[in-house]
Amino acid sequence: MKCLWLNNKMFLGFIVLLLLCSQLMAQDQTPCDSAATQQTVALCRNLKKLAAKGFMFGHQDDLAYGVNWRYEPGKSDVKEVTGDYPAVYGWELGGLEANEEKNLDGVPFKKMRQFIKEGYERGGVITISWHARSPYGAPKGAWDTAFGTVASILPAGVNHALFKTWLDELAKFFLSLKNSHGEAIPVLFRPYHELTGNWFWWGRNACTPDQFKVLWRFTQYYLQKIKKVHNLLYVYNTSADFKTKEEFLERYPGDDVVDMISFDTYQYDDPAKSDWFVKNTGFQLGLIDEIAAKKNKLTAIAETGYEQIPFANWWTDVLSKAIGQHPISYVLVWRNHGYNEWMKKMHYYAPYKGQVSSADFIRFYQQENTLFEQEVAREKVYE
Ligand code: BMA
Repeated sequence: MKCLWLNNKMFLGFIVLLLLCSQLMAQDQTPCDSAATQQTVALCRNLKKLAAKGFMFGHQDDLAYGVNWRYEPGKSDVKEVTGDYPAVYGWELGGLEANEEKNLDGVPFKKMRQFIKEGYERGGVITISWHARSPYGAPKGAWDTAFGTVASILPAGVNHALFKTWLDELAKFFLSLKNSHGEAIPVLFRPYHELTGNWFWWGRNACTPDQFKVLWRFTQYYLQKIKKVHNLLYVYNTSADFKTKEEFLERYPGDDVVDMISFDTYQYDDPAKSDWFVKNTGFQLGLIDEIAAKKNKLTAIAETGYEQIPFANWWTDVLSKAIGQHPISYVLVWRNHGYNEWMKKMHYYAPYKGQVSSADFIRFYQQENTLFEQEVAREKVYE
């Protein structure tokens, strides 16, 4: 009897210990940069907590322009429809490496810095991608798949010195992102995105897995150790072409240099005829859930969308179903360019006032698990 009582007590003790450990581990979401600023550390920890409540909605270039407008202070297509700004603001640095004043989509870096500050001051979250040009020239820009470009910018490569000047420009930009108290604004940095695809010079067919890993690690080493940039969380990002965890991780540079794992996925077929997007996105989220749980990383769908959103219920019938209960931090839709001369079509991914999916987007906004800026601001993610 006594023995049984002791065993019970020991068993209870064991359970309490387990609970304590899991609590400790749950709090243990820290940036891979051990010198990350206080606010970057807070953001990392709070993103983890927030993912249990729901996912943030993000939009690329949201404050800069939308369908049929450009640079109107305070304006946002997302806000025009829902009354609230997106919780995540995506910005893009392509062109900064070449000392351009505007990025590849025409957004002046000076204005971008201001928009970043505005979104941050309201309590939103900032993410940045980088369509860097190939060092071999402008015509194709980032979309150059010649094998060997990555090798040429790595240490000892012919373009290495040039590459370091690119990183100098990036560092300057990141270090210039300051709040009104002079503190650095944290950024989810997503370099070398869609790395498993075959359309950028850092893509699957343009370099070996090892070269990619060195590229990533050098970038981070240089920004952190040489330039002292400590306001970044690093986002590893593939395209939607992986079918297994091994494929997703083939070029993964290491747990010590990544904070968030993510992929980009777009709807191309007609959701009325095919549920491929819902099924495949759910399947891929399942794979990254498992990886993230094991590695203690954050997750996201870093880019998605259905161009022109011609399906009225796309938000609640497709996107929301695809995400389901997967604990992602955010989903971001791509930019609202409006009519694109070069593409000869309308190019936008968030609804604007009167757009065919806007009523459904309001329903999506009202869902309990979708987080827009007002709700995220209340969470004070930087404290
Ligand atoms: C693509 C398109 C292009 C743009 C690029 C980088 O998906 O939107 O027009 O230049 O992203 O933002």
